[in-house]
Amino acid sequence: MGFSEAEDCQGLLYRIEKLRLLRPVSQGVMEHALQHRERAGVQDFVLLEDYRSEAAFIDNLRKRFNENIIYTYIGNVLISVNPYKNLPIYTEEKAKLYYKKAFFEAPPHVFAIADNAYRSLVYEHREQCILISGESGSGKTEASKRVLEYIASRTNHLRNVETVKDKLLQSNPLLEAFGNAKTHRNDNSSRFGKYMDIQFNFEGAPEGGHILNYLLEKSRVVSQMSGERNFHIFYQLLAGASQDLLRQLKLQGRPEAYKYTTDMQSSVGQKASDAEQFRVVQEAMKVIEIGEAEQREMFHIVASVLHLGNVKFVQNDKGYAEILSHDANSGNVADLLKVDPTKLRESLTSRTIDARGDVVNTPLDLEQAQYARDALAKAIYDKHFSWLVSRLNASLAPKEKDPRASVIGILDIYGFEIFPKNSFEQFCINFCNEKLQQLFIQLTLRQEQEEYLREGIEWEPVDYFNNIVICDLIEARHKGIISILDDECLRPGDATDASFLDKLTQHLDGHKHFKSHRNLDSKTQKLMGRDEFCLVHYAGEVTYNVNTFLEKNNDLLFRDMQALMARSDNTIVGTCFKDSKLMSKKRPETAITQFKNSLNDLIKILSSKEPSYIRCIKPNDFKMPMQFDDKLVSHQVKYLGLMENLRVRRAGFAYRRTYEAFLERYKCLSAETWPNYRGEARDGVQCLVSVLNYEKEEYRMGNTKIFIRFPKTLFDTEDAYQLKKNDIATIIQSRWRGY
Ligand code: AOV
Ligand code: MG
Repeated sequence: MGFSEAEDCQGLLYRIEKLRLLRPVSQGVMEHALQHRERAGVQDFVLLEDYRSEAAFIDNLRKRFNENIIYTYIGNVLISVNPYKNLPIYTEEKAKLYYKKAFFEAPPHVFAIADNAYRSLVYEHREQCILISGESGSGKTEASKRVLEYIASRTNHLRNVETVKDKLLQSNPLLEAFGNAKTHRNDNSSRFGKYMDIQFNFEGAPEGGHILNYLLEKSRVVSQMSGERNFHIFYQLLAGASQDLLRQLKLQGRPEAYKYTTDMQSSVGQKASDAEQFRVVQEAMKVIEIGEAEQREMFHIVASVLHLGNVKFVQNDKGYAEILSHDANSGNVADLLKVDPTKLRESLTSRTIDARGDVVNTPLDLEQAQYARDALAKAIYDKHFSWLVSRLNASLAPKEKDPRASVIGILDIYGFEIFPKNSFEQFCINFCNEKLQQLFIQLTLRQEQEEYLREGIEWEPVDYFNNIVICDLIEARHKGIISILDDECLRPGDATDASFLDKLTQHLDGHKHFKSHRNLDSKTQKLMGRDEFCLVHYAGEVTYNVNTFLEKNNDLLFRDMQALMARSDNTIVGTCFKDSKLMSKKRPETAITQFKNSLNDLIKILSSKEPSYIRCIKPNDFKMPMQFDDKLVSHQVKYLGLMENLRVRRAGFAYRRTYEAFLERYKCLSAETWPNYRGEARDGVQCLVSVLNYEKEEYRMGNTKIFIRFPKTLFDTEDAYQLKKNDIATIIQSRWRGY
């Protein structure tokens, strides 16, 4: 008897216990099942005997991980541990096992989440979203791709969907080329947040899609930590472009030649794969219907950023920045972006200030000029990325307006970040995570409450930490951190990062979730710098350094540069910078306010949908297979709130099914209901339940559904069903079944 996957017979014990009541079981089979259960843990954490113990939780994850079982449920939440190796679990054949299956009918899998969402959408007409969270490198993006692939495979039989599916799938390599980079934590780290809607027609065939992007980490364009890389596309272009294209772009095929991609060490040995990936990107562009001319403009933009980084300034005798006349770089930039070269030089070395009607041209010093250059590079790259997203959206848009359309949304967004040093970016990202946690609380608990109410089932509310206080601390009008930061940014005169910190401390003194140097006692004071504040997030304490908060939030690009770029004859650049918000005299919204607004829009979209959750965990910091670091995992279990999640799940009714579905599946278990029950489904279920000896506290009868409190009750019933249907050999050999 070959159990090549421990999953196959996991939990078989339950079945066998039942089996013994009905038929004799050989000792060998019994032992085998026991061993498997011992090795592979439980498939749903609600089955853990000691469900309050974090040690038991981690133990279960580790056991499964060591058996290459990376998925486990907490009810309908999927926990996924990154295996850092390719497992044979994503084949077409495996996908088929999840078609139309309830969660407990097949081993936990991302496909089950996808299938469940798909069915709820198509058959029950409830719009869905799949929320994927976890820290950098934990497998969010991979999970989102598996969801997309599953949906592609699931809809294979439907007509006319090939092109749409191709486009949906091909949007990934394109976005990743421009929005992902190699970091210490992940060789293919998404440096932007992404929410993607897949739109379906009434038949359940995909007919289009739409992507929203959040906060690209544009500072990476001009500098990276040692050992990390810039966005993939720079290296891909340099390694993969034909000689002819390189000549057009005035590029040499070596990243070391460019200041923005100069870190050698990080690119060693990647040239071949970069070149290969460049072909994948070009292929994807074709599928998305980005034509030759547009492609050329895109590459011109990428190349112009590289040249821009190499623009050098010297100090003239008046102490101002100047570009040497033989410096070819600024000329290349002007050529590629099709702007006036003299104007470009001017805008890199001076700025005009409109002081009460008098237009004054002020020269920049060296530092200011370098700042202006980098600001331009970041702006060009960032805007081009947003342009790419809207270009994808244009291509993914359904051909015709479909009033009966419905969507499944997939959110793949940066997880909570606690670094040794945290800045404005981490503040934004962690704020985002607070909002998503808030949504999780609202959706899961609200959903539970509503369902109990609808079904007329009494239930006791569970205690949980509501992080709304932290969301308010950050975003409340007038006295929240964002509002204080914006006030400082807009205040004319002497506002600095330090004055911002002062204001924070004044206003937030005494708040339970805020700490700064000033309001700490002398002992803990030593642990915090004078330029830092600390937030007690739901996921833990994070200390932020206020340096550059104002600058990053203001995100200013000198007006001359904007105007120059808006006149670019590169149509993409022209379009990007003509953006009305930028051209208007009104002060543009600060970076954090824009982010806050787009986040609140996102929350609105998500709240209108039924959520599924995938929580991703990274097993070690070395990108290595078969290494499970207990401490690292424990940390993630804490800040993903998994123990709390499990507690809430256990407090209510673990499973519920409509009377019809329950009766249909289990009617063979009683003579009164087999082969058909003649009365109401509810009465049939009542009858089944008495035959199966359910105890009173094990279940409730709702208006349309039966609620089962303990998972084991359901598993036992399922076992009994399996026994009735199959002989033991079939059960044991059914490779995919079991828990
Ligand atoms: P992330 O999206 O969560 O990080 P990824 O999905 O990019 O993480 O995963 C990181 C790497 O781990 C991938 O490139 C794969 O090599 C490997 N990996 C992840 N999931 C699997 C899987 N199911 N099977 C095999 N390998 C996997 V970030 O975007 O950095 O937050 O910003
Ligand atoms: Mg990612």
